[in-house]
Amino acid sequence: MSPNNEHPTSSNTHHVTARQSYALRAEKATHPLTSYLLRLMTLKSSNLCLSADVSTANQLLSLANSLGPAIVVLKTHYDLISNWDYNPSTGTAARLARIARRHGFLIFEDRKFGDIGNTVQLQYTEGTARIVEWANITNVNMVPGKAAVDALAEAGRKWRERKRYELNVGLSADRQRERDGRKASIVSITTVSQHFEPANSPRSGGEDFGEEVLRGIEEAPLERGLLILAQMSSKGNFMNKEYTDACVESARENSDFVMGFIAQESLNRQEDDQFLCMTPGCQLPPAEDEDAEVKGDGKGQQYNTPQKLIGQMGADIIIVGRGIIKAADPIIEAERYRQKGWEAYEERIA
Ligand code: S5P
Repeated sequence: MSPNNEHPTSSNTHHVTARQSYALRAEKATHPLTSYLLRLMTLKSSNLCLSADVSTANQLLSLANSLGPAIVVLKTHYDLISNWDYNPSTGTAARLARIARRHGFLIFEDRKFGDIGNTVQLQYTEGTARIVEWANITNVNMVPGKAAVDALAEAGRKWRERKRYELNVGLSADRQRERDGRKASIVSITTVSQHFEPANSPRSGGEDFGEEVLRGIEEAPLERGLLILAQMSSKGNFMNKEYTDACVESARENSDFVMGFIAQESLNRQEDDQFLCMTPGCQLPPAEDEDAEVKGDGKGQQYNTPQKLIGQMGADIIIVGRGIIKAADPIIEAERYRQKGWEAYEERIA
């Protein structure tokens, strides 16, 4: 493979999706989670994903709480958190899911699975973290081949079927108990797995968050989604055009599970492609010098502005980490990124 270390520079907004509103795309999307995310973006006027690269659970939860109103996706690297609590009902993921429902954002575990099919299935569904249980979205590095995507798609489908079955069994057992005048208190696999669900849901064990749930949208659908790492922001990376094209092919083959890509430009090419493009490597110049050039981080990361990524490259969601979390006031900075990202989108579709 020859390296593709140059960022795409030309405009990439010729595909029909680049001119459509997120609301229209929500109606057309076939993946339920993509459709939900596009509606959430419309509701919150936000195309911002926070990359919450912090090292303790408290920092993560507190960022989620304070920046939640500005974002539509929160991206985790759970293995960066030194004290991640794996308890399914009271642990870090369960608490994050409650905050996600309160503010309305999806959880994206940036796991970059990259192994043979069998191993990625196990890493996704088993082990300590059981990522499939709490992350609405995850991603794959397709270097091992398309089988990694096929295997994750299969695991995602199986999980959803099992979950649906458990929920149905749980609901009918509850109804039966109600008819018998008994309290719904048995401990079953259903009640255990229900704890992973977002708050205030018939699926979440009946916890009532009242006013604390984001109004105007229901909770996220049960479906899980995958993003394929099709292009990277880092200098000198080896993801060449041939690799990127294979990622797009694989996405088309698994469009009931693949929501889109982590990429530096929209990869929608065929008329009916409806993939999302989520783009890291995004920073703004300082507020007091908006014409300044954005530089890399000195460790290979390259940055572009929301205007370039959304306005010219056709990205749908900007992923921002240090630009926000290292700012003097992350709440103000998140709002600045939200505004810039949204303005770039509005100009694009105008
Ligand atoms: O190409 C990529 C893909 C990803 S997922 N480049 C990236 O930087 N990322 C992730 O985005 C990276 O792992 C990190 O979590 C985030 C960027 O963080 P920032 O602090 O540079 O904004």
